[in-house]
Amino acid sequence: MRTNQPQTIYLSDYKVPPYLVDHVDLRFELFENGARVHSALVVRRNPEAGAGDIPLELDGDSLVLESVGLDGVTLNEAAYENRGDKLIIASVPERFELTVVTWLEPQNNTRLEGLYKSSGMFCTQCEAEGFRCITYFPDRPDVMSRFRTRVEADKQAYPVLLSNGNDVDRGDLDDGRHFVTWEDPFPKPCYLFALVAGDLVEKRDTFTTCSGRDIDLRMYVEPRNSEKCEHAMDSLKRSMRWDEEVYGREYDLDIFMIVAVDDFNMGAMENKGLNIFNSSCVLASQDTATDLAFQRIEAIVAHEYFHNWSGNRVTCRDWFQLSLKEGFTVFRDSQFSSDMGSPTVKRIEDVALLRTAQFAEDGGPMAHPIRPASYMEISNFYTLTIYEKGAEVVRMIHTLLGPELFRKGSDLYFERHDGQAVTTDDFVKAMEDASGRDLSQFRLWYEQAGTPVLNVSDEFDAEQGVYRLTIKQAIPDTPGQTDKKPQHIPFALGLLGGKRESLPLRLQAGEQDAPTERVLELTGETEVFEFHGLDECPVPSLLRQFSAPVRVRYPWTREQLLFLMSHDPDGFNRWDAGERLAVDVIQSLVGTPKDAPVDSRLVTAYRHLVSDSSLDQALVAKMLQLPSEAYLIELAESADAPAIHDARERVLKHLAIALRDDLIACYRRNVEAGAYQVTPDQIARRSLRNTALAWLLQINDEEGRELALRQFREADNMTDRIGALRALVNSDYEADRAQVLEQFYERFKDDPQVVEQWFSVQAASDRAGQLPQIHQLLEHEAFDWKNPNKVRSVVGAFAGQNLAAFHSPDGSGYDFLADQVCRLDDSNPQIAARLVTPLTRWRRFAPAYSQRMKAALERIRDKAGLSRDVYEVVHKSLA
Ligand code: 0A1
Ligand code: ZN
Repeated sequence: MRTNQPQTIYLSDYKVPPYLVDHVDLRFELFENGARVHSALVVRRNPEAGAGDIPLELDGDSLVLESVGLDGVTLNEAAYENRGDKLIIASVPERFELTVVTWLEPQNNTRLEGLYKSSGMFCTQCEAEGFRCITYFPDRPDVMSRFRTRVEADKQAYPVLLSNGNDVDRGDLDDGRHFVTWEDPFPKPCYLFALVAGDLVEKRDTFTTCSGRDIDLRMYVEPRNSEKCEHAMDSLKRSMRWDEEVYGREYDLDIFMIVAVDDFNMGAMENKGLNIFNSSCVLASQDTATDLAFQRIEAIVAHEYFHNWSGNRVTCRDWFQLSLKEGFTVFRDSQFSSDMGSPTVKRIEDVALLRTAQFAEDGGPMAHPIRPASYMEISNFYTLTIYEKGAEVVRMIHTLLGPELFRKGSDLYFERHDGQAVTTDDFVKAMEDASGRDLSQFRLWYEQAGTPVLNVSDEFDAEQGVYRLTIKQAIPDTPGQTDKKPQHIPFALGLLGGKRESLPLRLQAGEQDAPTERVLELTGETEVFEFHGLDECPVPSLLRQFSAPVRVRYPWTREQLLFLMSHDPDGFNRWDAGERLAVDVIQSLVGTPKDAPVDSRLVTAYRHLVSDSSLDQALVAKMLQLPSEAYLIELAESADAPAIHDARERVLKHLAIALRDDLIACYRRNVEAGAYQVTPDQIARRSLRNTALAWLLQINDEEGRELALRQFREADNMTDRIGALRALVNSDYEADRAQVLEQFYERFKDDPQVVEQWFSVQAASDRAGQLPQIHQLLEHEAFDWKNPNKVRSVVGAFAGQNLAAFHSPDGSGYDFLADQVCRLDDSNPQIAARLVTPLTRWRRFAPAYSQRMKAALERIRDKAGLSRDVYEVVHKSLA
């Protein structure tokens, strides 16, 4: 806990590590009342660190130090300084062996950093700075060491003992204890260290690599979860094959292990050879996991696996370079998901997340470049900007270079930097060297925060047959950054003629065989492009595939949007046009009387989507989702969340009433026969029929209600069961709501992953998730403050998804959140800091709301002993 004001750490202060640790020998003695860790480090002076005496400084956090030895001699207390967060030895030889013994209490570790216990098993989380909670160590990613780890524990309670690499020795000890020794041949930073000890079942499989090596694949889960491993295992094998085929990357160790734990701060962790997953991101069965969960698991398993190259073999020099591994790896996992399913749908999902949440972050008080220049607490920088915008930046390099040169660049990057800790600049340099392209201006994407705005205008010179497009870019100010330079932006576009045809894009008069789609490169503040040889003024299809993470402003008419929605050959832009149209219609209704008319053209367009089964159903399923409240709020200048909620609901009800018969027909058309499969076609069908149900229940349709109740009773999979549950919970049928909620809980109360879904359906509901009910959920027998998933499924879902209730005009939602943040700050600061996010947006709301949001932040700020994590977010938000 904080005693002083937290320090800011600057990228510009980076210095190479003065000491390197070539070898780490660890011995863990695990007991019920604590753990003793014996560490032996082979240390040498870093030749790059210059001459002169430099003290040895090791990081530590919440450790009890039992002894320190240097080259076999125990040091007395005068020979070192133990400051708690640092162990300092003023003078050490050029090379030496340091032995340190520490004592920890994993059973009381509620922060879930370092070594802790989850459902009776020991596990670790060391990224970013958790290893220092295990032993004193230079806890920074540019110190890479070979690890040998011996784990000792009671044999009956902890039959499975795991760490990184290969198991090289095992045996029995006195008092019913046993040990296993693991050796990892690859030097790694300590944030990739992992240990697990527990009573777990093992699921095995094998994978033969491209060079013919057989890899042992093992999953370790609690016995009750043994039937929920198949999907993750299959996803792992698909990821391994894909990384060989698309990036030429083969797995390097003989064993690859995955462990599922219930208490975990994040989604998963890429520890070398021993990935640890949040149970909710790895365990799945048809009966308990939704389609969304299946897809998420496939993506996260892939993400963690891909880190073996983009993250582990080549790692980060310092934490400012986090996007080096995260941006690149998210880009890789999104390519993978795209190849496994529908590329258009995947792109829509990625862009929706980016535009809703990352753009909000980039326009808020915590805005930072994908390579930040400073931080107080690195855990706060595992952000959508580092991950998602970071991936978009890599994607733009891919667009600019094309797939072949990009692959040449990634090959060069891996070859040049294998075994090293490097910077984002090394990544860009490899791309430049392999392609011959100059990316110097492009590098600004790494330095400048904020979402660029592209103001697009056009004119048609009918006489000359020339269509002129003017694009002006502006990058808004963000904390600490003003007067930004124009960035290098790939801008994909097409032009459509009145007969729905794609027109040739002739940049010069008379150009032969001009393509119908181009990627323009914007570099100046204002760019003008002329397209020749046109007979009529075209409809522009701008920023196809969302080729850059920017906001496009263009004065689209509703007619143009309707046209693009039906005829743009780019599926992504068809969806985008539909979304822009729906946003425009909803925005125009915010604050108007209840009976203000809804544009009938929207009804016609949606009728076409609901009823024309010849359209791509996966795309239609996405197009039928009205823009989310969160996105509408993000777009508003001075948001009134309840008014936005109301306008959106009015549009939805209007559409549902007008399309009532079409929705029933759509539901019936998409009721499946045949076995459940997680394929794009089946996912689309389930999504369509559940959207139809949700809409029908919004208008109290009796037939819809019966369909929902039947679906709830008869569903053979969680997507349909929870789809029906959600539709009923969000309806006015109060008795049904209570009944289905109770039945659902009774059936699944022993399954934490399902109970989490049950919590969040209620907490996110404008009917079932008002504050008194939220308090009841917090008192529920299944709720547990120590479990991050439970906290997220109630508190997070309420503040992040139940926006009309959270932004209740009396400020009660904000006060509630502030209370929960203060409560969690003592036990788990990482989770507490993440929960603050909705309040950080206070400046974007109408004054009546923003003042109350600010007051809630101030209350958190004034809590005694605030953690560094929450301190940073709250102080930056109020600055
Ligand atoms: N590197 C992991 C996620 C992760 C991030 C931060 C953590 O603690 C602050 C823990 C895990 C990934 O990208 O999957
Ligand atoms: Zn990652």
